Amino acid sequence: MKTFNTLIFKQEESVAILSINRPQALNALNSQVFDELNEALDYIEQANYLKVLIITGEGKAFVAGADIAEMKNKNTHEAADFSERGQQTFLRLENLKIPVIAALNGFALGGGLELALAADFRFASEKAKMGQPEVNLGLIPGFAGTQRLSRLIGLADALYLLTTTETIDANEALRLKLVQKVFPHEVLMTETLKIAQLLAQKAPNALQKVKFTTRKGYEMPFAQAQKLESEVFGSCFDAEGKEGMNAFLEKRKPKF
Ligand code: CO8
Repeated sequence: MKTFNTLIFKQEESVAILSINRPQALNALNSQVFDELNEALDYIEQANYLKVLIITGEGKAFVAGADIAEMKNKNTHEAADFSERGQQTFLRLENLKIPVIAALNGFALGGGLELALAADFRFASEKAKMGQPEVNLGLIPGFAGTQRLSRLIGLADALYLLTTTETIDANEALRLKLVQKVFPHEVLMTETLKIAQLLAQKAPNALQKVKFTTRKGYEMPFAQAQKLESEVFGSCFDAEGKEGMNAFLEKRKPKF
């Protein structure tokens, strides 16, 4: 099991749980967090037995943004480099073959919300608070938040949040479809884990293929995306697909 300074990495059977661990700074993202996130992703990418990743934060925050104290002395080039490094890290997270769930246990602000946007879906505690406050600091989101937020919730709602910098609660986030579920704070992790464990029991190759095809096709013209779907559908007719279909017809549980 890997150990880190700014992350806690745990495993519950085939579910990995990565928790950002700088509670004294509300888990603000500094260079060390990015270095360690990349190391954790190296590990997860190679650990074939891991079926789902949950990302969360220690203490009262998910992540309260990029670390302003570290960031403030950067010049324009260094800031652009930091932005690119963050974007590449979050893209790696988004492109993980396994489903990624962000469990929002508290503040998810600025770069913290951008991190959550790179997950496949988000579950929020009733105590979660979300927003993109960057323009209050004379900044804009730099970890692809301007792009992911509008693609996820639509242009007008994204622009509303980005320009007003309004901090929204979990129910408003649910209304905007920014989060998929809201749980009482005390049960956020147990409920998230239950869903992760359900996912972990699905046919493993099909689970990865459905994520890949949906995400890849989303960026393509429809005709091309349909073609991709047919090709991937065809590839499912291997041992795993045969086992799934045979098990249904034989009225038994599949052995994946
Ligand atoms: N960076 C650094 N330190 C932070 C951050 C942060 N983003 N957020 C909180 N902290 C620190 C505080 O400074 C404080 O430290 P200390 O105890 O040493 O004074 C500690 O965490 C606790 O915070 P508070 O005392 O402020 O806690 P409150 O409960 O009173 O308030 C808030 C919680 C409302 C979340 C408040 O901390 C806050 O407003 N934080 C900043 C939120 C913010 O503006 N986030 C956006 C940052 S910018 C960003 O994310 C840009 C991303 C793109 C970067 C692109 C690359 C260049």
